[in-house]
Amino acid sequence: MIDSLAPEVVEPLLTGRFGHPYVYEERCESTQGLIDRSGPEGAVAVADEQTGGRGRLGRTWEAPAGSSILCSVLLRPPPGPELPQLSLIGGLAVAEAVEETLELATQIKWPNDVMLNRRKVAGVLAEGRDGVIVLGIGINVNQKLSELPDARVAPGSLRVADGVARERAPILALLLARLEREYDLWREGGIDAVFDRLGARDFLRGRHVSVDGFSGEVVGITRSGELAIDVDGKHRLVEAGEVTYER
Ligand code: BT5
Repeated sequence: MIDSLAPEVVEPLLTGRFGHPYVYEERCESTQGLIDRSGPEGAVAVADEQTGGRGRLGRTWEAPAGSSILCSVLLRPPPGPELPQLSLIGGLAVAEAVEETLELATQIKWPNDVMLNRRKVAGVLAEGRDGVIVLGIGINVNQKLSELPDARVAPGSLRVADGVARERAPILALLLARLEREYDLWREGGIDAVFDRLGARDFLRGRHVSVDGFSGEVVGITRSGELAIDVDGKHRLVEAGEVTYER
């Protein structure tokens, strides 16, 4: 299997405006820093290995060299409550790309995880400054179970789900096409424009969770991208936070 994310492999597979320019390094600290923030919308940075891969809230993202899709995409959205919503848009694009690749259903675990067979196969990190958003996406593609880190939310990979090792380039190209489509819809009509597909994949709906000091049953992701929780019959809205759920 030829499995490479080098420009000569990925660029011929790109179908839209996302992925141009395409910057690739075998190894870098984090693709979030590799991207040129003065570039055009849709610019992408990709690496095979990160020495300081980042999660949210100072956490780390760990992946053996060459196992994953590790990429950052530059977005220039209109001003507004873009950061949390763009995590969801990124999650939706990942969920669709993974689903089309494996023909297995995926879920989005608010605010930023993509789940496959109840395991986290991808994470999204939206970082913004001066109107520029860098959307970081990590997808576990070819890791075996023993190559995944210990984590509170059980990690998985596409390979763990169906036993197949895959070339990453076609998945990356599909991800960028889906991200472009969902992002454009979001720009036109906000979360409302993607709501049906998002709601249909809501992993937490109906689960008992604790988040942001509240405990209750999840009603679902709202049309503004918050998480609605039923706490003793009252709906509480959570804008951001760390969700703990019962299995
Ligand atoms: C995320 O954070 O899930 C966002 C991850 C974003 C990673 C991409 S890779 C390309 C780009 N460049 C970067 O430097 N980052 C982005 P969070 O929800 O905070 O989850 C982090 C937690 O997930 C860690 O504390 C671990 O417990 C766990 N974790 C770490 N690596 C993992 C992996 N490969 N698969 C599943 N879980 C992992």
